[in-house]
Amino acid sequence: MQLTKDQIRSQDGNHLDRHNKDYDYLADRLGEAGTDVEGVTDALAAFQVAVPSWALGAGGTRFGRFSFHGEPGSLEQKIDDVGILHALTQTAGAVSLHIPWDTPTDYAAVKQRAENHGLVFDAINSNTFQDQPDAEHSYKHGSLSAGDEGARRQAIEHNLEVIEIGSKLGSKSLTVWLADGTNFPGQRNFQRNLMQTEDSLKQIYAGLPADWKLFIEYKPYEPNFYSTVIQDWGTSFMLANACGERAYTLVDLGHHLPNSNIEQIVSTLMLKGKLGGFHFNDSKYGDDDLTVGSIKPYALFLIFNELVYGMQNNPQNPDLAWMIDASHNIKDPLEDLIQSLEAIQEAYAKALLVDQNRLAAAQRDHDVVACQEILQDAYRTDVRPLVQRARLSRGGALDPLRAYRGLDVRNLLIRERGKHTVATGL
Ligand code: PSV
Ligand code: MN
Repeated sequence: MQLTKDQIRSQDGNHLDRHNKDYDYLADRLGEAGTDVEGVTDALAAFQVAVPSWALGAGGTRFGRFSFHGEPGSLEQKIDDVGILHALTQTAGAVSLHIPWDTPTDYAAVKQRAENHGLVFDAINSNTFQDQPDAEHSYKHGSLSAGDEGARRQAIEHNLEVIEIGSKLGSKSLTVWLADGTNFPGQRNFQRNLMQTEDSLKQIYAGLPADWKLFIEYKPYEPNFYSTVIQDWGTSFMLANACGERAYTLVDLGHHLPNSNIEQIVSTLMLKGKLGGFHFNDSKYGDDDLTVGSIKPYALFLIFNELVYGMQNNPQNPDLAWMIDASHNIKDPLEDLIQSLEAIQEAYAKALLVDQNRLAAAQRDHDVVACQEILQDAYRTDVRPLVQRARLSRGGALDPLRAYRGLDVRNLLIRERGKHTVATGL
């Protein structure tokens, strides 16, 4: 299924008038204050976030899963779903695959399908946190950190195979998230685990094509609850340095202990040129994988403020691979993703409004009150007309959620796919 530009335009209706008035008012106000409004909308229009192939079906917990009808039952249909998101929002121009959940069978057809939707394949993800039915070795006691050489070799080879799959699709980076760790004190030796992991990652790194990057994700707990081998950004950073220049840390918003200062982590990594990828979600308690911006929008803004600062001041840091990494337990996954994409754009827009020169001057003067005012002035601005204008400039919907509902997309998908399809993933 593919939405046409005409279908999308038909949903703007008479709301365009309101938008134009709102935009003119805001552009006038911001322009007077010295903001390059066109520069901001151009940056917003260029900003693209990858949608993971496992986020298009209903999520669940270990207590259950409530299916959502019309879910994509194949990789091709998942790509169609991302195509729908991109057509509406014009900000979801990439897909991130998880292998083996979404191993293509017909590469040429999958590539063509993505191209038809204007999508590219971003970072590809390996999976050594689940045993596959045909696997010779189990990951129950570790994968890249495993003491059992057979399991470790299998995990390394899986990652090398994922690189090969990604190469055929045009991906340029591999994300490794390692579930390895322990549930009980004394269960395994910390130092041996870390050394084995470093050795495994170096072997994977050695298999990277010259134009590829390796992203190392960290997480303090889950599925292991006493320790994880790559528990924090420091461990990831250390491993990335040990691997080499094209290995980077990946920050997932949900992978921090409560109250961690994520904006400072981002800032430090960008200064060192080692922030490679970023996973968006939101949480109240842990790795809740809730809709981006639904719980702590101000924290998201502060993080974006450091990301923008880094993008403007740290040429030593590469362009980032952005991805949504959330779960949709009770919402229509596509509606939830539209909400996440909107929240990302809003936080980015607000961060772009921060007057960095005034902030630097206030910092020099130790004017703490002014520093806070400058940040909060940007945060309190209703930037939605800017986000809308950026979207419209690329042919997206004025209001993607309204258009999605107005076009009755979910019911069209149910009619096409049936009620009981189930998307692969967690
Ligand atoms: C793990 O919690 C994670 O954040 C990793 O990025 C995985 O690839 C993804 O979620 C899906 O399980
Ligand atoms: Mn993640």
